[in-house]
Amino acid sequence: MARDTIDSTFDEIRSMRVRGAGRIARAAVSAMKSYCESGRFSSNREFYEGLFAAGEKLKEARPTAVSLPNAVNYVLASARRRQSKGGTLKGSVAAMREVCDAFVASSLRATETIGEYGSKRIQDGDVVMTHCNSEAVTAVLSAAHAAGKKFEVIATETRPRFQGRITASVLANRGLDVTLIPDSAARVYMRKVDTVVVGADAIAANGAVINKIGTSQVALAAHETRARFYVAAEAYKLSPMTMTGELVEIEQRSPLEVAPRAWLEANSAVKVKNPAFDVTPPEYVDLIITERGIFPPQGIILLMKDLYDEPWSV
Ligand code: RUB
Repeated sequence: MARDTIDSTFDEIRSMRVRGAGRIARAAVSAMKSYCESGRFSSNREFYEGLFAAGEKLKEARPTAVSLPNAVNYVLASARRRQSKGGTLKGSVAAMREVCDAFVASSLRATETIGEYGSKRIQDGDVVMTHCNSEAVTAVLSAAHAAGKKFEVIATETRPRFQGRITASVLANRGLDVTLIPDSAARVYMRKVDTVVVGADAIAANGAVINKIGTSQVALAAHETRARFYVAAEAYKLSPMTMTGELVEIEQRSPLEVAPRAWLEANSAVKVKNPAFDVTPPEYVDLIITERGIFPPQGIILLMKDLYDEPWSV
């Protein structure tokens, strides 16, 4: 059963049945908790070996959202510490279950706190644009709405997988005033936008933001009209490896997300590219809203140093 949960969670993340940086982090850690509960080990050594293998596999499910390795590494680092202390198998299992639960609870709390902090940045009468579907962003907008602020939301549809439709329907169901537009209309509508809020899959040490493909175009349009550009992201979206100069890998997805098989076959001379994420340079970002405070992009390195004093050991 345990292996199955790891495998099925891996498949769910890879195929995007579970998607969004925060959700995939929690799904991976929940699968590790299921492994702990599976009883498929008869010694401490076997238990930890299985847990390390499960974590390593889950980290490979999708390459860009750093929330995934950060979450798994959080559990594995704690497993390594615990393993070095020895103790009974029962004690190890209970301790690791607790670590998994603590991660999931803190992730949910973080999103709520971001909602609270971010909502203060939305003013009555604002027009707010968002791109893709981010729990951190919907938390900000929902909290502002719950606080009685009157504002309008414009959601880009977010091709090729249309996550913007999820955002639009979630917000409309919560009573917000929301309009869905094609991605290509972002610049036209930017003229009336006061604030853009997007999520992040990873944030680099220099404050660059890696998020759904198209985010950087929205940022460029926001820069042109001087709309504020905010990023709502939990601290576990900060990429420690970028502190040592590593680049964030951008996931390339199937051409079948861009055009149907029949068209691709009829036009086999056409090359198709489908990058899932892009990089918005820090110059286009005004603020990064985290549960640990609000930072200008140039200041995010301070939070990173606080969280990962030895990034090469992660
Ligand atoms: C989702 C996406 C989201 C971030 C942040 O991409 O780019 O903006 O993951 O989301 P995909 P959250 O649909 O390819 O996973 O705030 O929910 O973590």
